[in-house]
Amino acid sequence: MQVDCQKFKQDGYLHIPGLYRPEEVATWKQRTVERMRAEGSIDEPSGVRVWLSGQLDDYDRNKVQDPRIEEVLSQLIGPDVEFLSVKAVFKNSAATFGSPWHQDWHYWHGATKTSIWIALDDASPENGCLKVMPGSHLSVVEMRGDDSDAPGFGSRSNEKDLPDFPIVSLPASAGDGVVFSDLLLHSSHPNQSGEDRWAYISTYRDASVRDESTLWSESIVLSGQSVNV
Ligand SMILES: O=C(O)CCC(=O)C(=O)O
Repeated sequence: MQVDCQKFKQDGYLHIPGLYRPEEVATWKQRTVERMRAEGSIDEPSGVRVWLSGQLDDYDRNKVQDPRIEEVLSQLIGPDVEFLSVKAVFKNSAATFGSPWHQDWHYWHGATKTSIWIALDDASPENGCLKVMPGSHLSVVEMRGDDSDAPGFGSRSNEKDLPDFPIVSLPASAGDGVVFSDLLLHSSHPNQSGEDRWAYISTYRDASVRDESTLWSESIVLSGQSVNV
């Protein structure tokens, strides 16, 4: 699959319809729900659960280093790509709040990372699809918000610090991906549907670039070689 690298550079994100098949993500979601029920994290009020590379089972490992992902990332990042972590973001009738505006870079600092938001359910403005500010990935914005209305989002922007970019909503079908820079300002609509809106966010970096981020002690090299592990 050929992707538009120029558009990614310009906007800081790319919507990739049909990255996975709907039945694949239905199974992926089902397995995740079962795993989270077993470990007791399904009622986590933040609606977020993160797994590092050493915590994945074989199924999840295969999913986050799927050849389709590698094909997309090799065009956007280059020949050396490594996986760092994956996070389930689950909005449901208990966790209805929209994710606040933020840049992921503040979670980890260091070298630029690239993530793929993967729709495990159809996502719309009614049930919490992503919102982005195209072009906002070219500068760092202070994260001075508090997390009182969105638990788990300690790193978030104040409305008054937000730059004046147009806001674009990104409805997605189950299986679609949105690849985005860790400096892209993004958020999501609240989930007002009473139904699930699950997504995965899987994070990668250019493995040829030395990264001072200390969050990860291990990675999975998808292609090429890593100077970091
Ligand atoms: O609500 C979403 O799916 C976006 C979540 C998000 O951006 C994050 O957890 O960093």
